Order: sequence, then C-alpha cells, then structure tokens
Amino acid sequence: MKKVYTCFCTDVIHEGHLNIINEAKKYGEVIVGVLSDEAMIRFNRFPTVSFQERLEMAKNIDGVSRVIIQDEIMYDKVIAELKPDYVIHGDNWQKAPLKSIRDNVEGLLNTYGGEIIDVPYTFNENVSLIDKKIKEKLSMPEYRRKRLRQLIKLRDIVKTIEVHSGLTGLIAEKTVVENDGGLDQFDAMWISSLCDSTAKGKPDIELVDMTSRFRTISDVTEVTTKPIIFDGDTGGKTEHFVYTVRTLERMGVSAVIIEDKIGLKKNSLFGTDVEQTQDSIEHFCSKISTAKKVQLTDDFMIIARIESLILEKGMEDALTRARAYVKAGADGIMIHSRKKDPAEIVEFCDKFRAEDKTTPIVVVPSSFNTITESELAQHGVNIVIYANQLTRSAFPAMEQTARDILKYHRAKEVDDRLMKIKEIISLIDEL
Ligand code: SPV
Ligand code: MG
Repeated sequence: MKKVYTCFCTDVIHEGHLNIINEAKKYGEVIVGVLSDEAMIRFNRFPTVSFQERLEMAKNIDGVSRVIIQDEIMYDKVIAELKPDYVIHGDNWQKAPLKSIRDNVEGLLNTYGGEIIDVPYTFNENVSLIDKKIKEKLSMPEYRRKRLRQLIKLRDIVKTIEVHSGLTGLIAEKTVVENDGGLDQFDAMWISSLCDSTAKGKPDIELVDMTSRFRTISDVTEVTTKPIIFDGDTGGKTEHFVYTVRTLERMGVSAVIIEDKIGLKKNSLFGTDVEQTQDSIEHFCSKISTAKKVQLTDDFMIIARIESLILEKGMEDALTRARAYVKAGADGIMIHSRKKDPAEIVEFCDKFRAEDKTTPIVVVPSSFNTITESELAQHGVNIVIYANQLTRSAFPAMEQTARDILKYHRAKEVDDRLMKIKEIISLIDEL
C-alpha cells in the first residue's frame, strides 16, 4: 500500500483537517506527523494544548493508520525516514511564507519520484471562528503570562522585539520570514521605556507615568498574543513597585525588568556622560524581595538589571550584584553595556554561568550589535532584546517623507515608497 504523509500543527482538528485525511485515504495508508512545540512556535503560534494531547487528537482521527513526531519545520528527516509516496497539505502552502516548506518537500520528493497533493484550503465561517478562538485564548492573561517561562525552556534564545503601540505590536506578532532554509519570527515583545517615552515626545526619565505605560500595554495586548517583558525602569519606590507588579500580572505581562539605579534615571546609553546613581545592593535587593512576596502568580518574573558596566563600576561589582540579586529572589539577570565590543558582556555571561547554570540572562545588544544570537546563546544568554530598532527605523522614514512633501509641494513623489492605501486599510483584522 502507498504511504501518504501529512503534518499537523494545530490545537484543534476541524473540518479542514478531516478533509485532508479523507483525500489522503484515497491514495493509501495515512500517516500523520504531529509537529513538536519547538518547531510549531517557529512559524505558527504557541500551542494552547500539550504536545501529548495533540498526539492523542491525531491518533483518534478515523482513517489515520499511524502518528509520528515531526520535530522540525522542514521535512528532510521525516521524508528520509518514511519515504512517503505522497505528501498532502492544504494549498495555503503555495504562498509565502509557507511556500518555502512546500519547496523543501517538493525537492525531497523529486529525488525518488514522490508527489505532492495540494488540497484546496477550507475557508469557512466555522474554521475561521476556531482559528480566532485559539488566538483569543493565547491573548488571555493566564495564557500569555506563563509563556515567557515556557519559551525560555523551549528556545535556545528568546528573540524579543520592542513595541510601543498596537501597530508595532502587530509587526512583532505577524512578521514571519523565510531564513536559512527555515521560518522564523519573534518570540516575545519588549515595552521599552525609551521607545514608549519617545513615541510620546518625552525624555526617557520615568516621566511618562505608569498609568500611561499601562495604557501602552493595553494597546499592545488587544492586538497580539505574544508574551510581554515590561521595562520597569528603576521600579520607583518599593511601596509603589509592589502595586506595579500586581497590575502587570493582572494584565498578563510575563516579566518586569528593573534597573539598579536610584534618583533621576537617565537612559543607560548616555553612560557616564550624564549623572546617574547606582542603587545600593541592600536597597535594590529589598525592592526585589518585597515585590517577590506580593507577586500572586508563579508565572510572573522579576528580572534585575545590572548597570555596573554602564556606570564603569567594573566586572566584579557586576558579578557581586548578580549573586546578591539572585539571592534576593530575582528570576533573571539583565546585564547591560554600551560598548561596541561585546567582550565585556561575554566575559560577564561566562563568569556568571560558571557559578550559576540556571538563572536566565537577558541582554540588549543595541551597542554591541555584531554578536549573533547563536553566539549569545553559546555564552548562556536566554533572552535577547532588540530594544529600539523599530522606532529608529520608523523615525527617519517618516521624517524623509515629511521633507519631500514640503520640497515637492505634493505627495506624488513619495508615493512609491509608501505602503499602499489598500494594504493599510486592511492591515487590521476586524472582529
Ligand atoms: C529601553 O529600551 O528603554 C532600555 C534599554 O531600557 S536601553 O535603552 O538600552 O537602556
Ligand atoms: Mg528603559
């Protein structure tokens, strides 16, 4: 009997999947691959049910003879092992970004005369309602909040991009690219104090108040499902910070990062060009431990950010603080640097990892931007944050458009580089 293979990366079996199985049955024995969590989050969304449950779901479909695990998006391994006569899939993979997967399968099948069967994708009200419901579920606080801890376990490095509005949230949520023979997307979002303030035309000095920062979170959560790391600046007074933690938990934020500075906070990238004061170890530790006590969920993370390298206090000071903050209850450490050379970050990570194998390390490579994600991961980094690149790319583009409209006394000359009106009006999904 011929072998027909299909791969499922879904939390719910709906009529679209059953249609594929029914078609597949016409060609031979049906084998279903269930995509692993690790692979699923690279191009689709985070699973809302466990891998085990997804396996069971596939096993229970009438007409499925065997269920196997597919642990990579691309089919190389699975096709080499199974040598299916046919691979069957919805025809939605004829378009990017899924087309790269279809191309991969086509190339592999061509080597021995296997064939692809494209089944018309089932678009109907019921299927799109199921799809919407899964998304809605992922955006709910109790699902979103715990996802950062899950990602740290699943990913070599959690890729995080800055967002400061619904629109930038949509970019973080929806951008999927074909890269290095695979598909990729961001894992999480960073609500940067710098970009949240800049978007409001304000300096990054804790001037934009928490009510306004929470409003930004709310704008982002309304249109996204990915987990959020909130830039909490210094956390302010401990008596205030405890309330911030409770609110963030309630909103479904996964983590807050607070930096060990006191008094008027200025952006770290000014370094020692401006006056900034580092907090005492004792005081900052007490802020961490007090907040950990009021935290209600096990999911939420309080991450301590060390400014010793920024303020040129030396590596030993940074490491001493890291140890103390972890002991005080910090769920992670962020180490920051404004040097172009990543050497001091790498040195910190290696030394910290030599004595602490598990506490997550976060870095923000705005200045030391030559180091790659895999190099960071090799030095024990768990979360990388691209903290301001979206804002820094948008501003010059908008400014140039404004200049050109003034220059030409009309908008025709700028039109070619603009998003089409049709695209922008259909960018936002309607309920
Ligand atoms: C931010 O994005 O606001 C940060 C990172 O705190 S940095 O600007 O590098 O200090
Ligand atoms: Mg900041």
